[in-house]
Amino acid sequence: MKKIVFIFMCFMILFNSSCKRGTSSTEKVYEEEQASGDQRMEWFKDAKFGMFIHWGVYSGAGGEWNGETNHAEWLQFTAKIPLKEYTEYAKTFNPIKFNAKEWVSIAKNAGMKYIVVTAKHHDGFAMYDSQTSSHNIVKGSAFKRDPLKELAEECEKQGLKFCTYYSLGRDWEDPDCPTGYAGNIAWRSNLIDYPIEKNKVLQRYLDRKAIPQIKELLTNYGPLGIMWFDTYELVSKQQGQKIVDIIRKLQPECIINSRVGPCLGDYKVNEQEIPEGKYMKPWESCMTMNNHWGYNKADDNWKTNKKLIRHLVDITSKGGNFLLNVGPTGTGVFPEPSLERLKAMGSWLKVNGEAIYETQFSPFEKFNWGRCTIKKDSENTILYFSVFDWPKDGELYIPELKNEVLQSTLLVNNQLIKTRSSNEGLIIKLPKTAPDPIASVIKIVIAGNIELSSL
Ligand code: H79
Repeated sequence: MKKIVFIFMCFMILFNSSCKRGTSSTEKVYEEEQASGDQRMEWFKDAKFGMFIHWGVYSGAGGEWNGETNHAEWLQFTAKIPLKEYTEYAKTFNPIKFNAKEWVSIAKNAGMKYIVVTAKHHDGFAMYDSQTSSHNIVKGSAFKRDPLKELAEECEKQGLKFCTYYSLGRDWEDPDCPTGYAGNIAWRSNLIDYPIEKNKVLQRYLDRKAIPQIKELLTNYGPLGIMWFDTYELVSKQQGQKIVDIIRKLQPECIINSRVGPCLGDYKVNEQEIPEGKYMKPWESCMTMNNHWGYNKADDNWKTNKKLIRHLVDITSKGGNFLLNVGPTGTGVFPEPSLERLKAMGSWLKVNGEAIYETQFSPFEKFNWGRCTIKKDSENTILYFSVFDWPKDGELYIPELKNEVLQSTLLVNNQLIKTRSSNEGLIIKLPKTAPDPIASVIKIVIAGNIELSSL
């Protein structure tokens, strides 16, 4: 009997988690949505690399509260700070070194094409001039400026897409925001100030705060590249769809990530992980540079340049985008280790960006020595092989590739390199040492579409 119940539950979970599309009567609407969706996603698919910015009242503490040093953007929750005290603390937030022009140009020089900034994180504190709730940076902090306005204007000037993060299903300022997961009622709720979970009505929070704030973001900051939602928690598909409809009406070009509600949104987000294989539809991996999203002064577990650059190559070779996080300080500057890494990524992209931007995933599975992206035009295909581990015998082997090679070069210096076709595939003859120990790109132009002997 237990077995049957277990199988039934597995079936229910599978059934519920699969995202079904509409019935035939709604098919036409779906097709139209699909077509406009394809167009909406164009810039995103070409962009590949974006900057995530986690910045708020919590940044001022640098992760430290009452002697504990492992807090970050969850400060209010993890340090168990009552709302009144957090609101008082917010008044001391005064990032006098904040400079939108500098932030945007750092992202631009790193080779990033969009920025996603926390407009409101789980603490419910709006980092912009909200008329909906006075729990915001203009009315509730010493700073009194609207950094989102300044960032939006700078992005416009410098040609980056401006995007906003909004924590949808969690809000520790609002009395009506319940949370839950797998039967775990109130698992991320503010039970210090609002202990009676059953009195909370999600729809009231959505109507009074979340939806009006989302509308503010969509009307006051120019065109938004992405509305990047997080943690929809108890938001139902219908409630999420209503938000999607509002966004489509106000800004039809605005992309919506998958965290607006169950089975909704334009693209899938992976948090702190890179999927094993390629994925046909647009997707994104968001990741921290150390162990925290928000600024944590004690965290020095920084990923190396090598790791970050290879992550970008890996993600791109699977058809995704890399959204890399920065946690600015309470005074409004980027931590030095972040700057160093962004610089290194920018330098690599200056030389090798052709292998990243506007590319697609390749039909090859990942090689143990590197990754491949491709670009097509009407006659030829360009293959970009990013080599992580330079072969000791000076030869790279691409199994099964049958096409005629028109040209092959090293991207770093346009040096011509030799190739040899055999029945088993293509052999690329390389110089003795790797031009770049992190990733050296070989560009190979072949005639026509890729032909593999197994296809
Ligand atoms: O905004 C970032 C996170 O704050 C947010 N999503 C990204 C983009 C996020 N919300 N929930 N989660 C991520 C997943 C849960 C993380 C946890 Fe923890 C890790 C909960 C407990 C351990 C770190 C420590 C955060 C709270 C305590």
